[in-house]
Amino acid sequence: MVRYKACCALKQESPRIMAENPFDIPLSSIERRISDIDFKTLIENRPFYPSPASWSDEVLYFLFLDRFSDSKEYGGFCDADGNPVTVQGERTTPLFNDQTDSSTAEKESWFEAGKKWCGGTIAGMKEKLGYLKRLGITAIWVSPVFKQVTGSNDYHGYGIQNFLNVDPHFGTRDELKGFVKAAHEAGIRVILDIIINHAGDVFAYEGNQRYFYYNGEKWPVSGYRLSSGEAGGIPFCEAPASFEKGAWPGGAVWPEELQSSDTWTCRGEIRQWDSFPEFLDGDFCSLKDINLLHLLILTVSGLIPLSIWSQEL
Ligand SMILES: [Ca+2]
Repeated sequence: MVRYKACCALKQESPRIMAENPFDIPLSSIERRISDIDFKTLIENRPFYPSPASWSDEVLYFLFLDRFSDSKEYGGFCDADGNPVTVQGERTTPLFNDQTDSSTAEKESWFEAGKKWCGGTIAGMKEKLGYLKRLGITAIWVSPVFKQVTGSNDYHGYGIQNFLNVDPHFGTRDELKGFVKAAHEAGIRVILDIIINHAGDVFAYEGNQRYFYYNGEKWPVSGYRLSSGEAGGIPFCEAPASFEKGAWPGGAVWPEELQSSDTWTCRGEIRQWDSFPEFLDGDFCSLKDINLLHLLILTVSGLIPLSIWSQEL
């Protein structure tokens, strides 16, 4: 197994790009509503990589995107064709050496760095496809790639704010498509981790306080969060154009179909993880629980297609 020193994790975190447009692609090309997606055009006249006869035959590799590769490693790995990758450009992450590095690593800074983004990217994952292929895997399960709550430390990817865009920490939509294409060419299937149990911490309960599950009580909400993280600035309902300031693209939740207050269970954080229906309806810590019945109604009514991303990829 190849291991790298997580040098990027030890550096001070680079400042988040909070310009007017924090994305790498024009905002006009990101759909605000699922109904804006032209599925017919997306699926017409194109080949699809077939699913296996049985997924139990696949050798699955779960890959935690933020922690896998920042595409800046040098030494010790080969490209897809098996040729050693030489140092080119700004490669700053050296190979991990068990003999020396394991005894010199500074525990506190490593521990603290682990609570934040460490810098793994789609580009890094794509670059290591040769390594993964030579491991013998046939399918990669990628941790969620979608846009996380603005300014959050949700490096794990499970705190989604926009289900239709890729988080800029990880890369772009085009890079994701390019990765899937390259993986298929290498004979590797890709499974995207898409969470519908909850979204990120996209709204605040009244007083911006933590609320906890209690007897199934539904708690009052002050509103969706602004991109600054401030609570209550955006009404808790599907956003008409007048509410766009502060909501698009970094505030509230997107696509717009999810902005109805009916999307959420609003029961507060789970305390008893073995207690039904608390574990079903409560928030996963600060991550806000989605009412799956509402999601099912949207799906059955055709407002949310079941396979948004698989169609595009
Ligand atoms: Ca739930």
